[in-house]
Amino acid sequence: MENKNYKRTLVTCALPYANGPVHIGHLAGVYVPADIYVRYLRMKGEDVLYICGSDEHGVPIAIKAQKEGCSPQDIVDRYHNIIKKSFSGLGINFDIYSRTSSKTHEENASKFFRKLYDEGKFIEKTSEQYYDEETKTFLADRYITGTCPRCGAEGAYGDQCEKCGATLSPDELINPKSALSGGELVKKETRHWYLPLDRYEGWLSKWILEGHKEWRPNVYGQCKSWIDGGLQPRAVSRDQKWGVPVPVEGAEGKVLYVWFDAPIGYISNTQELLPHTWEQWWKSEDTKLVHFIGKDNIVFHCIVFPSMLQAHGGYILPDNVPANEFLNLEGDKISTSKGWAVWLNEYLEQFPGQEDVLRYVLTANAPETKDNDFSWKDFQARNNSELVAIFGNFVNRAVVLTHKYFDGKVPAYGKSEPIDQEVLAQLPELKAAMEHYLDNYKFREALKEAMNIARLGNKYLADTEPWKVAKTDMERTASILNLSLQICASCAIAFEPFLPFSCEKLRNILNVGINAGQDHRAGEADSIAVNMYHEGEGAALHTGLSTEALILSWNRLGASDLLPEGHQLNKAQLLFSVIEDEVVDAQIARLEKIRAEREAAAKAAEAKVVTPQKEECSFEDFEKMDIRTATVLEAERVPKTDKLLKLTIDTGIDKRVIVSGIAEYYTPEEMVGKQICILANLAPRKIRGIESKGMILMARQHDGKMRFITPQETLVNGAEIG
Ligand code: B3M
Ligand code: ZN
Repeated sequence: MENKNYKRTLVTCALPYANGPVHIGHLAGVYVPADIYVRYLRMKGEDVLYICGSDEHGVPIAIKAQKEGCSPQDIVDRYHNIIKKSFSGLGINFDIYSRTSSKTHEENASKFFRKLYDEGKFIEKTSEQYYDEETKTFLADRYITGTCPRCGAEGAYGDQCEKCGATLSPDELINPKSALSGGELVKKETRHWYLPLDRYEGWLSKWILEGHKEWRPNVYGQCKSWIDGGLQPRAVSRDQKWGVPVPVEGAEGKVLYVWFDAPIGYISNTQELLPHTWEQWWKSEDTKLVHFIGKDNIVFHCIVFPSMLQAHGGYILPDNVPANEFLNLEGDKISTSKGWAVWLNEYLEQFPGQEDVLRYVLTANAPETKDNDFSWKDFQARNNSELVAIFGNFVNRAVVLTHKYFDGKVPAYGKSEPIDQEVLAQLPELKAAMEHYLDNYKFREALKEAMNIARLGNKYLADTEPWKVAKTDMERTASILNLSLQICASCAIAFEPFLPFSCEKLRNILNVGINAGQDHRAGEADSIAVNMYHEGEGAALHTGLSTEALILSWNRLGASDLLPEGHQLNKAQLLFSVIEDEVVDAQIARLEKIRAEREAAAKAAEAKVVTPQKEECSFEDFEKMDIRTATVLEAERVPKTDKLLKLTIDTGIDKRVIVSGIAEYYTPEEMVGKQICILANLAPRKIRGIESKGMILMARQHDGKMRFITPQETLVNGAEIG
């Protein structure tokens, strides 16, 4: 299947859950690589459709709404818009970014289910499932938490343990509890529809295990272990309110399982964009379908969704599913709930004009074959020592020198030297390497090759030293700068899929346009060509060259005549700027603060542990203490302190004053009238000028919480305790 001649490519990106903003983990795993791939294919003139949207159903969204006291629709409205805006802020412009709460999708998912139902493709099973008596609801997936049977972590969910990544079912959880009420669960019977994956096992094995050996080892390996482990029927409905209702009589209170409806969302969104021609993208064998996802979505995109499509009939299957591993942040797993993330919307606000730096770092460090780490120091280093020092520096030198010696006009290329030949010979090799990597979803490697083009240019300048040659040989200087500028133009092509903002700047400097291909955003009737030709100041036409000659295209990458002699450049402008220590230190400090808070919380949780017993004491020691009951008659705060209350108490022996550090735990009003226990014969002490006679007995928990001791029933004051 590898070398099939397709006519078009349909690229889908995992639909992000609309219950939080997108973070760098999502970007590195899914969206940046997909965007590179789409830009690359479009530059090559291929017909590409680029589909995404919000995944707006599922339990986490419903739970979040419940916690915030709003509707699930409120939650998804909020995040759908944040996510959509932030994607385009990073240059990720899908042909459509729709949502699974759309009318088109509800109808589409319903119809899909109904067809399978009518054709007997589901099995129906009544089984016992967990039920929360308190909230009167059946619970599944994330509504249930308990101890992970694999790693022993607390707080694992009914569908997955976030600690060890294991896929779980609620029955496997040890000590399952309701995530809604925290209460115990009972088992109750309920009826659901299941997709009998076991029936697709042979077919899946042939299609993937035999037919797609070229898939990434991590993807192929996961598929193999699922298939070899034996597939089970999978429930495709849930007892819930939020979601697409099960379109079957008598199924009130049941919705489609989110992982049944969400992938259909890819189809719905295509339909929404191209109501008349969507089928050619989903039903023609000439279409190459590629799903970009993170590794936790592999089973759904390689096993479940294809089985659904196969059961339905008429749809094509993915040609590849280049799933990435996970990106960690400063050595720890990214976690939205723990605040351990770098969110795209915040990044865009804090780093305006530096969109490409993030795209660059996430690609250079992409978790393509194993989990990887994002650190702010690495972010800074890659910007300063790669983008600024290599790519930016090369372009700047070539353009500045051209302005200095040739009024910003591309000088003539004269006699060729061996060093020129060596450089020119390397360019087609770099182009071929890039293509090989990009065609095989190896974006990190492809980016390295692009940077090698800039490196080559930098080295060429360093070796030929045109600023020295200019003192004696203007003709050779012209040749050197001509060739350098050609390499700059190649960079503008090679980096475009990765760094679209900087390449636009570079094209402005070089005063050229690019053929970046066609998108489908304007709809099928009038798809527009996104021909990014920029007429800079003092535009180029007076050179006598046609505009067309100044439009770069992928196929011309590496050519020695991209910029014709005499072509006018625009002023130099820095492509990248140095990122200072303060900037990344502030980001690190923010994360350190979160880490410290998390550690303090973990300590507080550990404070359940009882402190060890004190040293032994004698009976005589104990007998010395006169402990008695007493009642609080009056209570007031000691002025200018936070912690002290002045209590007037009746000890049965006398009325006296005790100053006690309990104001953090009780108000004066709460204390009046309470019977307490005191150490009566403690030597009097002056506290804040008040004589305090005795001490109130308090129980102190190890998280610091304190409570006074009170007899089980009211006794006379002065009763001796011992
Ligand atoms: N909503 C993304 C995730 O697991 C999930 C993807 C659906 S793709 C059809 O974060
Ligand atoms: Zn676990």
